[in-house]
Amino acid sequence: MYKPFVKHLENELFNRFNLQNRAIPAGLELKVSDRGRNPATIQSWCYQCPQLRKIRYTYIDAGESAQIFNSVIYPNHHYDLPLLGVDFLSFGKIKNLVVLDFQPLFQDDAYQRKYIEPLKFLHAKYPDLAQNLEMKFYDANQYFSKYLLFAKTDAETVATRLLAAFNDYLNLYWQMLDEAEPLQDPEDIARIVKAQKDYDQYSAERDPASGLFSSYFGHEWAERFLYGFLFEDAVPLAATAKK
Ligand code: BLA
Repeated sequence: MYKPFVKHLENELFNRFNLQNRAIPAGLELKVSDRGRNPATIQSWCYQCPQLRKIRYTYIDAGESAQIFNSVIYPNHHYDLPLLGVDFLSFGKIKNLVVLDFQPLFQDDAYQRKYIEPLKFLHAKYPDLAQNLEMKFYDANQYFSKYLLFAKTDAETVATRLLAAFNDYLNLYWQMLDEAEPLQDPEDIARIVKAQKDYDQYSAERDPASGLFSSYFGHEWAERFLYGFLFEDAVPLAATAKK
């Protein structure tokens, strides 16, 4: 269901950037489970280029039971740009949840004006995908923008509206990256390193997918996937506390 979106992202990335493979720890790049009603495959890809230090995307294909496309793009630490976050999920064709955002590293006014206000007109262009839903797992005021696309929708809207929205958000992101001035001051850069790391820690701890990974692939694999790949700069707190 979301495979055309993966293809679109790949085409954009390969056309625009000089990508290099970025290693995925052994055993995490592909996994097949036959625990559920339909066999589930989870596959991930990871790249880097001078402007973007980590580009990762994952596809879960469990046939009719689940189709999920998840991606995060982390800019190089010399840029204070938001992260690009994508989470498109369908369960049993009925429950479709789409989230697309420029995930802000900071919430101050100057940052919002620079990186979030430009999203306003895109957000307004896709009212059917911007439903102002309440968040249950995450805090909407941390690492999310007020102009995120966030919708519970139908397969028809996914098929007819989402690709245009995805393309518009991506294009604006590439434009911002193009126009960004690299930070020079080591203190400014250290602040970005910390903010991106805090994002990983927060996301690893809140990720609503953790249970889903465990149920398909087992708890141990799920923890490795979360802390060893998806949010590799996060430290598993429970594990360190136990030692
Ligand atoms: C929700 N994301 C979810 C849910 C799952 C995932 C299972 C809960 C759906 C439900 O309501 O039942 C799945 N999350 C994943 C998967 C991965 C993951 C498969 O990290 C990794 C492969 N989530 C993101 C990113 C964004 C994001 C980058 O990973 C930003 C665009 C957003 N996901 C997001 C939001 C929700 C969600 C806002 C709703 C959570 C809430 O209500 O608080």
